[in-house]
Amino acid sequence: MLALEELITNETDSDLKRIAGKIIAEERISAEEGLALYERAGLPFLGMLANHVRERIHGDTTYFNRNFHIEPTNVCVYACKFCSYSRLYAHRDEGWELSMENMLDIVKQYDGKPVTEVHIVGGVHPKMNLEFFAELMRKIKAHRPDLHIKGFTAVELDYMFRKAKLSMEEGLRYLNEAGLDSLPGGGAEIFHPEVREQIAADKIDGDGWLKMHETAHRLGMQTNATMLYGHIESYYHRIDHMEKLRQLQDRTNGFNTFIPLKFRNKDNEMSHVPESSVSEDMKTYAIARLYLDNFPHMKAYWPMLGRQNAQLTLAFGVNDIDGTIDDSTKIYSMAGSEEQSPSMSTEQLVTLIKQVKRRPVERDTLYKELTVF
Ligand code: V47
Ligand code: SF4
Repeated sequence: MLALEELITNETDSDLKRIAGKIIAEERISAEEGLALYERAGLPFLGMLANHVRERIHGDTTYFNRNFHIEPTNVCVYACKFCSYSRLYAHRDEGWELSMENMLDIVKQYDGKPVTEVHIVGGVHPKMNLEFFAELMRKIKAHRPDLHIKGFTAVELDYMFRKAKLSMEEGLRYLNEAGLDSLPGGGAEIFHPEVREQIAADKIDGDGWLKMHETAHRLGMQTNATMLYGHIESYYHRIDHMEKLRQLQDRTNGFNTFIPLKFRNKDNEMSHVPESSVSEDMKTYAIARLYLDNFPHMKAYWPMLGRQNAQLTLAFGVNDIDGTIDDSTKIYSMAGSEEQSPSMSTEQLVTLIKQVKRRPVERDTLYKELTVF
């Protein structure tokens, strides 16, 4: 705390000083102030403030969970320019399409293992429809009722509901009754149309994404939110994105976690766009912690960021580093992440957290504390 006070006293920019005062007094900062942090604040200043907020809410507690992913397919009707993972239906021989049996076999591989969550996200396959996924939910729950199913981005849901001619509410209710427990945060990218139309023109727009999550919250399902940053967007677009999330959270309080996703540039149509630096990454985590004052958790997704940088985020506002993953996702290895076979044992996650003097706590998807290490 002393270091933080000193840092603020020594700050010569009076606007930054005032903004820091507001944050310490637990007052909300405006969009203009968020932008000023991006444009004018140094990394130590942001880190200290974000860490102050993180420790006020969570102390040293750092969450992780034991999970695995199922990626039903990488065949996708859309062609987002940043995506290294998808293949169009015409080229489906280059991709994968898991059958119901394949996916249940993945679930069965974890029989007797202490995982608490399955994360199911994939491409938007034109032939895998709502009924197929509802049946998958029922079969997973019949096999393992206690496994939390976090599945399907708003992009996947929008496509399957429109095909089934159901409203968002009808579709979500149907999947929820079949066993879907919560929604992951994917598909958000950058909401602002100036950017979204250039990188992901053909899928659900920002308002649609927000409406899907609002509907889920109203039905009692909790969800996460992401932001794909570090490509063609400006700081203004990032703040606009977070502002829309903050407003929705004020109305529903249904978001658990915010996950900034660093754009990786290998083998996609935006490979010419350089990746953000590590200090830019840390800045984004810190500002997210400061701006999203109504989000309980900030998550660094280590398969995308790499485990060393994920560890570093714990000093920049982050209090969660996701899960064991067990080498069950390809989204980031295909996009160029240094984590080519992402898998960490519980011991490795605990060590990573302890190395930076934080307190590792295993959580379930909805942040119920399970074990303190
Ligand atoms: O929406 C795709 C991103 C997302 C690239 O809710 C890329 O707990 C960087 O949302 N570079 C899907 N990012 C993954 C996702 C997620 C991951 C982990 C946890 C949770 C959660 C959600 O992956 C997509 C897109 O924004 N993505 N390609 C790329 N080249
Ligand atoms: Fe399809 Fe998702 Fe890739 Fe876009 S990001 S092309 S929706 S798999």
